[in-house]
Amino acid sequence: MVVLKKLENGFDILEIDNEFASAKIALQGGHIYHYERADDKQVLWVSPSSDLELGKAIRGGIPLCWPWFGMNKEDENLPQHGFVRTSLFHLESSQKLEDGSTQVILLLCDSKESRSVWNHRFELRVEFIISDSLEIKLTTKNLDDQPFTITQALHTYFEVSNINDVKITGLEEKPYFDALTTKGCVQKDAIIFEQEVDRVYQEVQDAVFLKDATRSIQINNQGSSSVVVWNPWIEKTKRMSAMNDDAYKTMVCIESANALDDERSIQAQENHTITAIITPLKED
Ligand code: TA6
Repeated sequence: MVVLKKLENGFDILEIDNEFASAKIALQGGHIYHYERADDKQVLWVSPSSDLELGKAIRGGIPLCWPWFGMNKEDENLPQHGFVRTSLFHLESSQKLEDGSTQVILLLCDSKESRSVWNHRFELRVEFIISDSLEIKLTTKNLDDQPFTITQALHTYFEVSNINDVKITGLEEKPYFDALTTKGCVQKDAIIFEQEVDRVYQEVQDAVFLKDATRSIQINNQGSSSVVVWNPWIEKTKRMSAMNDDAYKTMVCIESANALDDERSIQAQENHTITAIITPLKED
């Protein structure tokens, strides 16, 4: 079942419920901010101090960073992570699939406003499949008659029981760019958290696993080879918008991305799709 609701402040959300899971998606930003399997607990972290408000990005869930990830290379005054987080998508379709899962497709087209920031014609579709897994696909169609280049991220915030118990595996031996030191390094072992971490892992082809004291989650990516791992830790959390001081303890971002050398050039009238499939694993 998919229900479109308008909140009192005019903010539109979709509520999805099926035999596998429930989910909530904001039309602003094409932003899923709740996914919970019927037999499990919430997968996505959302800041309790983040409101659903027009013009403000939700702090948590899966923000879409598009058509650039991080700072804009040409103009540092443009918004970090692109302009889509506060753009209004419209519901293109929703349907129950044969296996009982729910598919939702949202669409954003270029507009006078978007072209004033990024002068290209495009269609941006985000497809969600709400099932035993959460699948999210972001497809960029270039409607220009020239190629254009994008970087992007599905900036997933995962809820964890305690950051001190978190281990991320699947990135061992991968090169990464450390955004804090601006140096390149190679990951030796599983990633653990004892300080701020902000890294872009490169050449990632296989699944990444997030484990805490209570569960494991598998993340499979397609159409990308970069994975961003971020936790702001104590001091940066205090400076972040819409985040309580202790927020870093219960969240970690593992982002499916096209970043750095993994930027994508899309030919005229062609598409590029980046996909993340997020599966909470059953413990034996
Ligand atoms: O993906 C990691 C990152 O780029 C960090 O550097 C960090 O500050 C962040 O995303 C959150 O950015 P935001 O624009 O949402 O405050």
